[in-house]
Amino acid sequence: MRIDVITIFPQYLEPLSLSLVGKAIGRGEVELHIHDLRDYTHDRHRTVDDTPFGGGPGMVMKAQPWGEAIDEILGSVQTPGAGSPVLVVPTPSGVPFDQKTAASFAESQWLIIACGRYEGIDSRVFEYYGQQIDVLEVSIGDYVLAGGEAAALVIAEATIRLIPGVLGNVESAVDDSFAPDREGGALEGPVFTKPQSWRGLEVPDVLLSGDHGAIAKWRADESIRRTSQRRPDLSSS
Ligand code: JEW
Repeated sequence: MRIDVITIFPQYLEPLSLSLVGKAIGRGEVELHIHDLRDYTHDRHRTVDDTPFGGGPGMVMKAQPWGEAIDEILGSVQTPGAGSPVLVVPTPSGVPFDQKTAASFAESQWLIIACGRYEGIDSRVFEYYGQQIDVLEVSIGDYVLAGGEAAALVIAEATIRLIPGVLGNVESAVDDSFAPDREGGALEGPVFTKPQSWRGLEVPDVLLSGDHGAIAKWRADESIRRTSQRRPDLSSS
């Protein structure tokens, strides 16, 4: 998979070179390109924003540098079999990004993530590229960030860990809360490891019993209890 990220804060994306994503890059499973939007300006102040038509507070990102950046990236396809990219745009007004979205991105060979700042990007950029490629404006949750960079980290990590072979333990990918194959999306229950006793707190006896049926039932019960307590929106009853 190839991922291009366009941002005015290229260093913000450096964590992508670490950990899970970094290993996938190191093994050649992911090709990551970070682009500085200001490299696509032509004035001495490297201007990326302007005042909003119609008035109102704040500034809006100009279409011009976005158009030149995306044009160059689209034209630089030296990735064989990369096919057509998906232009992913984090925004508080997007469709919810969830595990299903991540799974569909993981099947894509090429993502371009456009990180806005200020009050967002001139909407004609999405209208224009929507005529040639898939454009998806996504929200990672109902809170307002200062820009798209933190959302891009979230989207990239959630996507890359679903690429076959990227996660060390393939089974733990399907057992997760919110895994798309888990109908209804119940939450995971609590987990424990050694030692059996820690600061006077014990691991539940059933987990030491060796009774796999009883363990599965206990975990299912804990999962239901936790889901109804914490996420009534996901609860079936
Ligand atoms: C998010 C990108 C870029 C995503 C989620 N756009 C916009 C905007 C902003 C503040 C107020 C109103 C609109 C700031 N902002 C972003 C916010 C993504 C940008 C600029 C974002 N929350 N916030 N899920």
